[in-house]
Amino acid sequence: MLIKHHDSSLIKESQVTDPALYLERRRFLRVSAGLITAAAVADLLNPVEAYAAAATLTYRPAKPLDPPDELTPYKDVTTYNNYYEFGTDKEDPAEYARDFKTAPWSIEVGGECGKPGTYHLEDFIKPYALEERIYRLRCVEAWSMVIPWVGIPLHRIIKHFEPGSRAKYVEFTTLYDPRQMPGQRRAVLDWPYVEGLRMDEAMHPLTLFAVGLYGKTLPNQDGAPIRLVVPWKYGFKSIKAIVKVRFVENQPLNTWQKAAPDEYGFYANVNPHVDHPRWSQAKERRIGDFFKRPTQMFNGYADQVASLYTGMDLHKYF
Ligand SMILES: Nc1nc2c(c(=O)[nH]1)N[C@H]1C(S)=C(S)[C@@H](COP(=O)(O)O)O[C@H]1N2
Ligand SMILES: [Mo]
Repeated sequence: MLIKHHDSSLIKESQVTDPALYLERRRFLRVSAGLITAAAVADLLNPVEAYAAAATLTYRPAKPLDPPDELTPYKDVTTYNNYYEFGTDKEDPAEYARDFKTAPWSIEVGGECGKPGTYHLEDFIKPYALEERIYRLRCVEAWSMVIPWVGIPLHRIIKHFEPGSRAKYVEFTTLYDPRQMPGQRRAVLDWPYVEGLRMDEAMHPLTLFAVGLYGKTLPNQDGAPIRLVVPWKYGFKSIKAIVKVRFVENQPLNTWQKAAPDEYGFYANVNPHVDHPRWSQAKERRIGDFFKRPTQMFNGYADQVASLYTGMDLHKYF
């Protein structure tokens, strides 16, 4: 079995932008986060038909990022993806998820909670107002992006389902449908993709169920119709195309931990001091940049999340 995932050497030459284009792009990107106007978005996105085709969402805009940061262009967010259900190359998901059917969609909620059941996506998200959250996404492969998500804080959804005292963790599962997901026809991973969070991580105000980005519905390659976003953890925790949410007593065995337990753990907190066995995690390459930048503890969200891990040996619980 060939696991080529998470090899930081996979960055392609085409990612190193021609200097002229690079400067051009920089100019566009100096848009303050809170001011994502239609015109600014059009500039950032550049002619991507997919964007025009996506449905516009109504949401509360994010505050400008502090410190300021540049958004990763829509084009990069939607053509440089990890989504093994649609192939292992970065450009595969954009191509092979094009016709993926995201409606109708239902989500099964189960385990230790007061309101188990199978819910239509519309009903699942209806009770909540959408909000924009601009987060850094740091992949375990040592690249990163800044993405303006639109979604619902997960704690609101969790409260609604009334988890019981035995619910110590939440487990999430991606759709299993090899007819539509060509990557699932090969045993690259143990399908379906599974992820999990400790209950306090799931209830943390930063944790999001995203249904959109750049103000529109999620592109298929980014996890439509609904995906998790946990900005202080490596990207593989942010599971896409969720069909199942279970409240459980025991720590779930997440897919990447199952595939390579020496390389990927359950917690997967971004940590520049704990290297991957095959590469350093001290630095990362922001997509669109040429030079690497230092990786920040908890991906820069330490003041908000470090207290979740007080007393834990982060080398052991990687
Ligand atoms: N179901 C599923 N979810 C997934 C993945 C995957 O292969 N399958 N890849 C993960 C990884 S490794 C990363 S870095 C992010 C990438 O999200 P993006 O493609 O929207 O940037 O999705 C995560 N969620
Ligand atoms: Mo990743």
